[in-house]
Amino acid sequence: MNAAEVIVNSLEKQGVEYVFGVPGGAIEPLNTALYKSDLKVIVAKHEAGAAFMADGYARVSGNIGVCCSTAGPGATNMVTGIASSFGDSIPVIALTGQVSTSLFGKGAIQEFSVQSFGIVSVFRQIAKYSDIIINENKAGEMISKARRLALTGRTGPVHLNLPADIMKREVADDRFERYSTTQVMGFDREGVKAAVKLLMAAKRPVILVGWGTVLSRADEDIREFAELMDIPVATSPKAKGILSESHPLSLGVLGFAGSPVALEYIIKRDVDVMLAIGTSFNEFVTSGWDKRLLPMKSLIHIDIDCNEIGKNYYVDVGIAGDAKVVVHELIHEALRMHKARRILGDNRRREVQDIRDKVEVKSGELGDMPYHPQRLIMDLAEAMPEDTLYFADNGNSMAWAIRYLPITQPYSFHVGLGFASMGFAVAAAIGGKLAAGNRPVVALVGDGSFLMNGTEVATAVNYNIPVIWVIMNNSMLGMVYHGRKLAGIPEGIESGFKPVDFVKLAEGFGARGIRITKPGEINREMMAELISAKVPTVLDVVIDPEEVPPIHSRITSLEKLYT
Ligand SMILES: Cc1ncc(C[n+]2csc(CCOP(=O)(O)OP(=O)(O)O)c2C)c(N)n1
Ligand SMILES: [Mg+2]
Repeated sequence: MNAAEVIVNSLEKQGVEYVFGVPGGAIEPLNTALYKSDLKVIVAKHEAGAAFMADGYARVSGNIGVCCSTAGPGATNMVTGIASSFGDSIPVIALTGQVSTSLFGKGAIQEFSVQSFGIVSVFRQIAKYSDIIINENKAGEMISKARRLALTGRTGPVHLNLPADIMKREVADDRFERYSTTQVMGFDREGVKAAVKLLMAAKRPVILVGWGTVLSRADEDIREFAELMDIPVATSPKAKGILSESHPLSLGVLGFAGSPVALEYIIKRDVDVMLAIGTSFNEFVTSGWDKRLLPMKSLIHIDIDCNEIGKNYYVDVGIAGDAKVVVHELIHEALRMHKARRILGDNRRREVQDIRDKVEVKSGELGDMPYHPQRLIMDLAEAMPEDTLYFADNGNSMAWAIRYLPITQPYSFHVGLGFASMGFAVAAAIGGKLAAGNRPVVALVGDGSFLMNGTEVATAVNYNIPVIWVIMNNSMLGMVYHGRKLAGIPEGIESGFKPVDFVKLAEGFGARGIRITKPGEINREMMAELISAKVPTVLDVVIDPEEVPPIHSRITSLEKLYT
């Protein structure tokens, strides 16, 4: 085997099925190895799209996503996608080509910089690990290290730079890791005991779960623990739906575009003990580090990354560990303690229901025309099957979705919110669909975001990957427009633009394009037909541009961030 084949073989051993990328001279040895393998290659239109697709694939499959590019511009095009994976701790391996080692420093085309393999340092800023393979006999060891690092501890992207000559060399020792990498399973028993004790004694406790619980697939343990202890659960925007939003203990999303139920229970009334699991308490979940979020008595924080514990709020009990593993132990500990105590009642469920009755907005209050974005989200929720997977892009579209799209199945809602790059959902949905089987996949996208990576619809057409893109067409960078209005900032660099005909654009790419102009056009019948047709489809939905999105908490934090 040559070094490139060792790498491909290692990915196959990991159970990887797809590689997303764009070819070019420097990466050809890897392409040849891929061609000979059982891995399926999806050639994207732009390397950022390939990286987002790998991210989407990793999110839905739970395995590593792999993307590749040629040297120089191919590699730099991937930077935004990999930074986005870093922001959301998604295990992605980025493989970039490199000129042959004998030519380092000679000024070969696409050689990255005067420092030869400078691209390695670029990725070091945005990945868990970035290195160059300069000896063919190190290929097996390094790809295996990359896999381990991507998938364990706090998961995340890694990068390997592959000089063409090294990749073509035969490897003397082609043994490589024969096992699949597994997550670290340790937990702190004393911390678990202390946490359960505090929660048992609490009067108005709450559980706040973040993206870490999604990454560790902790949904069942969280539901079981919440039910056992009768504790209401709020999620971060990213973890939306990890506990069904129709569960009697669900408070919905806390923070950016969050639910008024979570706001009322946690912020407006006093919580005495908060159990925070797998959340970094970032700007979005805390609405700009709102101090009212802090519990009156104790904060218990579980996170796989010790750096997150105590980073933004003082912690009374900190437990380092994987969310699923630790919550599992909390359940055991609570059951042990329950033996000596009365099982808790259902008072807190009643309180949640009372708050819901009080604050939730009913759809009947919205007029018919112009098409209200909230109404669009509601039409979509009504028309799509419950097991639909949603990818929401950055901008108002995401805010409307976080606020009004009910998610009742875990792992069904994805936003690239750690890095908040526009264009994420357009392409990530394609990778997601490849791992989703028959589950329908919808990308909810603003028109501005679609214009960033929308060319990837042509990739979906090329491989017939039937994603449904729903474009919220308001002829503007709406979040900028409304953000300025809410914050009193004058319009400078324009936020509006001439309307784009996305039906024509979709048809030009070879996809189906349908214009939607009023409520009710998106209905069950129509969506059932689109799902069964199994072709990439773009719905160009003309919405009311003036409707103010639920982004007020971002405006508050903007004042903190930029003054
Ligand atoms: C790559 C990138 N550039 C700029 C921004 C800043 N930004 C955040 S939302 C937004 C507007 C999004 O417009 P659109 O996709 O049309 O969605 P809308 O808000 O109109 O629903 C901009 C420019 C960003 N998040 N990412
Ligand atoms: Mg827009």
